[in-house]
Amino acid sequence: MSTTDQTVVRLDDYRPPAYLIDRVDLDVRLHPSATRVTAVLAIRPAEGTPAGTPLVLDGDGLRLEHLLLDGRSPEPEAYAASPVALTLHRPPAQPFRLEIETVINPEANSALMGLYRSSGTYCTQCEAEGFRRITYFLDRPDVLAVYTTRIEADRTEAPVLLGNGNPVEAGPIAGTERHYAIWHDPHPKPAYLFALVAGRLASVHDTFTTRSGRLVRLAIHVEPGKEDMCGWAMDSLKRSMAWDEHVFGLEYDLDVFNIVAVSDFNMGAMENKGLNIFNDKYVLADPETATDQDYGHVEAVIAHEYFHNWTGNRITCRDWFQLCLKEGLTVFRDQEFSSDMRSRPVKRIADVRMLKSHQFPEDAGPLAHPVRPRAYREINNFYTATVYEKGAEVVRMLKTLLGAEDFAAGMALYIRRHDGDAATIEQFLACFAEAGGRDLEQFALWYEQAGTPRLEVTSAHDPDTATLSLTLTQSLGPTPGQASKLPMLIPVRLGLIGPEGADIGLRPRERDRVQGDVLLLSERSQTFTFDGVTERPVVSLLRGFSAPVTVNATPSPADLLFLLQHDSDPFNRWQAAQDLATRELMRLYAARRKGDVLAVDAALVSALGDVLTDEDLDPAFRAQVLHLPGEADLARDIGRDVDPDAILSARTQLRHAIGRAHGQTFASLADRLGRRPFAPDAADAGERTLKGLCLAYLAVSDQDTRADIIARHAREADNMTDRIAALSALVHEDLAGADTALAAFERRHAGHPLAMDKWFTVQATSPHAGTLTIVDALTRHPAFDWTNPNRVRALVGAFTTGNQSQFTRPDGAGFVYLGDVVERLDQRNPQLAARLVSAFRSWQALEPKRAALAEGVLSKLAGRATLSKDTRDIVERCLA
Ligand code: 0A1
Ligand code: ZN
Repeated sequence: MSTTDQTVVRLDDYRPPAYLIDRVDLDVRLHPSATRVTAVLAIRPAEGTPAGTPLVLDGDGLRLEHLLLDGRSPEPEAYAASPVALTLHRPPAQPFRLEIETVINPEANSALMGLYRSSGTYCTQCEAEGFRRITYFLDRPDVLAVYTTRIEADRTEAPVLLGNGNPVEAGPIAGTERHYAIWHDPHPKPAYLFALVAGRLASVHDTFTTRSGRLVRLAIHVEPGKEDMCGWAMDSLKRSMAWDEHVFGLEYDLDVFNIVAVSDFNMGAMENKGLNIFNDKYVLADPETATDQDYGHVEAVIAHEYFHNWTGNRITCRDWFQLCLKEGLTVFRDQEFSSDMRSRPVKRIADVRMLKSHQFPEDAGPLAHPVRPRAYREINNFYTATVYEKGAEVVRMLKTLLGAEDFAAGMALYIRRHDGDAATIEQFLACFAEAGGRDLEQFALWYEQAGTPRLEVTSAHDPDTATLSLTLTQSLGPTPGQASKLPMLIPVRLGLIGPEGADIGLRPRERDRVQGDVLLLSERSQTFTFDGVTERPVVSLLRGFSAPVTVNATPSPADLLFLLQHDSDPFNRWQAAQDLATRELMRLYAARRKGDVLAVDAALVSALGDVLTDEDLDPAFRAQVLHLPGEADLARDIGRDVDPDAILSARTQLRHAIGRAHGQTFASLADRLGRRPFAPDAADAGERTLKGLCLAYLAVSDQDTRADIIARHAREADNMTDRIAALSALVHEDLAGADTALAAFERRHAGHPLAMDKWFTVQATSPHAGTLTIVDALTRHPAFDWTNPNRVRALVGAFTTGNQSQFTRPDGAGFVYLGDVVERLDQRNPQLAARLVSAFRSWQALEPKRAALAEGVLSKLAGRATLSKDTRDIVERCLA
């Protein structure tokens, strides 16, 4: 791997492949340190390729052992092989067969790309460019081939042998300790969807019959002993399969569907055809070790990977710039699935919270990029919140603009027209334009322009003419490489609420610019006039978060309180509470920056109390309303000269005020809620969320017995959700009993790494001055392991992204620590290091002293000669 590769790949340079590969026959003879891979490729020149055009196959760290061209050894001057390429200078003009043998070392593969071992299991990760670490290939998503894979391994070391597609045959190899299995995948696919797994794995089995009657054998493979933790994942899989048939009319297309859970994985999971490989965190769940949030994640990730079978696999991407074609669309699909399985408003609030806390800061800093980037140095660094989450928002807006029916027609057309293709965003949009009879040219800017648009809104009510006019003005600031922007097409869902709290029917004058309750903002500034508005209404703007924008309107506190109480759109009720809290926090923050401490607004505290005790509201919704904006959310809203300590103090002050005002209620709710035996459904989970929130507020109340109550909850909890909520409340507020509870948790979960990750995270996210020292000490804890990405993220990642005030300590020690960790991990696992270093992405918004310290660490990293391409890319973009 080159360490100083500055090559930029550009969308404008895309050229169709000169050669195509129709079939791949792989023979993989597994060995821990010397796995022999024989690839037989059926290659032909693409139409129009001039005779004699060289064929360049990609490699990454490979060594060529043998090469045969149509069964014969080519002359030495006919080809050239290096670790990164195998070139045939003058390949035949007719279809030909290339047989390539390479030997690779899975045991030494610490980057977790290509073929590697996780706790002894052989597994692969080929997206985006990992297949080239296995054999030389045209490793690009627009080269689709039919694969047959023979896997051979030691029988005791790897009794289970899994490949893509359907099993063909298997058996022992006479006279040896080895055996083999052959898998055939009839669906042409790009190399990034290739996978194999071999190991000592246990499994749970089930079946699913598709609506056209195909019997599919389902299996989840895990480390022996973990079988009991697969029930929820299997249940989620079957529900996903049924949902995709029901909602999108999409059926599964193989005889088997295999899922494998491994403990060493750089990302969440991978949609390899018929053989999904998962980070075990997103498969294993039982009440003892997994929280309700984990259950939700397992359900969503299982669904996400399964849904890729159509949006990603059957229709894949032409090139990596089109990544959002499969990711944005598949996230949209998994969000819809979870909404149907659970509470739609609560899911929407959670998704928007996530978008605002992860994607908005990305869009606001030096790493900002369009949903479809036009250039990259390292594609691994573009599996981002922008491509995934903002990409999903763009698909959601498309549905809002077209309406459910035309959207469904567009999807159906897309699937019909492009099944088997490697497609582009243009082709995707063309299907919706056609199905809906729309021009989507301006809408397409959502894929092209980076940054979060900002809406300025003013309203004027005229009682004499009974009209309301709303003026919406959009702006979009510069982002790296994009100095000026064009106005976008922004769907703004609107409600006008009358004095009694009921929605007023909308009578827009500009009928062609309003669709039902959605305003179509397409100019820089537009005024919308509504007739028949006799009394001043309260405006509920951007209902359901109909577009990923920030809104600058100035409703009075009274209007916000009114929205919190009356809006028929639950999302905007939540948003009103967030706006009220944000305003108050900003006021407290501004005072603290001047050294003043103001009294907290009692009206806000009391309104939150009303929601807390409103038994008509879903407990999960109540919890969302009382969950204040995070420190990072406030930092993003402040935008410049940010002082994280003042943010923490302001937020702490408001939390204490709420805790003190409603201490009694928090104590009694904590004891009343979530008392049924554990079930992972949305209703029970919602009660536990609210209970956890009550414990957190109780911890900052003035109830004398608060520490005892919370410690009792920690002791008596019969599930992880309640246990970790109580433990966090004790640790983060430094209450008596925190150490005892930490020790009890440690004893109880010592043998379970995923549970211990939570123990690491609780300590890493504590806002106290000693936290960095504790984090460092915990890296020497027996349960910690620098080589496992989940452990590193649970401890160091949680500290850098979930503990703003301590990571940005004014002495710079948090920054220095992250710099050291990145240096330590970079050569071993560049992807992991690059993700960690992204925690610096908002450094320029910090107050000057902290910013200078962060810049110093980034500059030191940039000065290192041996930085990986992944990390260098992030570091240099942060500094640019
Ligand atoms: N396509 C996967 C994400 C993924 C990307 C890269 C990976 O390799 C390191 C692994 C997984 C998904 O969207 O689920
Ligand atoms: Zn995905």
